[in-house]
Amino acid sequence: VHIKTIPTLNAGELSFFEGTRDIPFEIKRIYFISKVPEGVRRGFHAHKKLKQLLFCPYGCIQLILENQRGREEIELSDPSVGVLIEEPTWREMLWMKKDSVLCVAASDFYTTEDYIRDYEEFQRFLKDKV
Ligand code: T46
Repeated sequence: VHIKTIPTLNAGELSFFEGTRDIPFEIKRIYFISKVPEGVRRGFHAHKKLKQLLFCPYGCIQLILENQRGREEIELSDPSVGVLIEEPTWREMLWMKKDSVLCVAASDFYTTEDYIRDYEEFQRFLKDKV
């Protein structure tokens, strides 16, 4: 999705989004991942209910996403681009550049119960949903 972005002459740009207005959920939690060396992968899990908007305000991060609609690879390097995840989706994040920052706006508080950290369990979860 496009994140509204306003340029200022010779002084960079400002991006913003508002919960329920620009993204289809109320934001209950913001987190960000930083200081990750180049070439490192994180993630390797899915969420049962959580909805999230992922964006990269600095650097370059590849997302590998897999859900009922298939597998997708997205390179996040533009602060005005966000990726909305609204359904159970297996995710991996690959740091293409050192010090890239991944920011996430989430629809709910942190709870370990919402995570599926086993890939085969995720496959079974998708099958049971159909
Ligand atoms: C996701 C991807 C994109 C908390 O205590 N509170 C929090 O809100 C979060 C997000 C994490 N944690 C703890 C749990 C672990 O002990 O922080 C530690 C690292 O979390 P994790 O290994 O799950 O980090 P990633 O980068 O694999 O995944 C994270 C999010 O957890 C996940 O929801 O979608 O980023």
